[in-house]
Amino acid sequence: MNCLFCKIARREIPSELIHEDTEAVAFRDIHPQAPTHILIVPKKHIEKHADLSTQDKALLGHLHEVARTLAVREKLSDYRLVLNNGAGAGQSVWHLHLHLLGGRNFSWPPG
Ligand code: DGP
Repeated sequence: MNCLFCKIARREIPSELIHEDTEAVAFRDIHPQAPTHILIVPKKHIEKHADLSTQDKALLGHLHEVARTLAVREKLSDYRLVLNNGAGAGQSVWHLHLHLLGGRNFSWPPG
């Protein structure tokens, strides 16, 4: 499949994976928006959050578990998780991913 994050997950595009298991990979964002900015990506190709089905419940929980584990590893007590669904919400890569951001304060509401 001609998908950037599928290719990174399959190691066809070199990228430093900071986490890998049977269901997901994680790597640092190429354009970091915070001192820690990690992308948590399922190996299964799902275009966007709106395409999730009840069959993906465990996978979604797993992505959050990976995010929590990485937040501990990065020594983040405060962090923000972001999942952009659709171009209007800021999605630019069409493979579902969770952003783990930390290391600075964040404002609310988000831009
Ligand atoms: P989003 O806008 O929510 O779809 O987030 C996509 C993110 O992916 C964006 O913050 C930049 C990042 N990104 C795009 N291409 C690459 C890449 O080739 N390598 C890495 N590490 N990150 C990428």
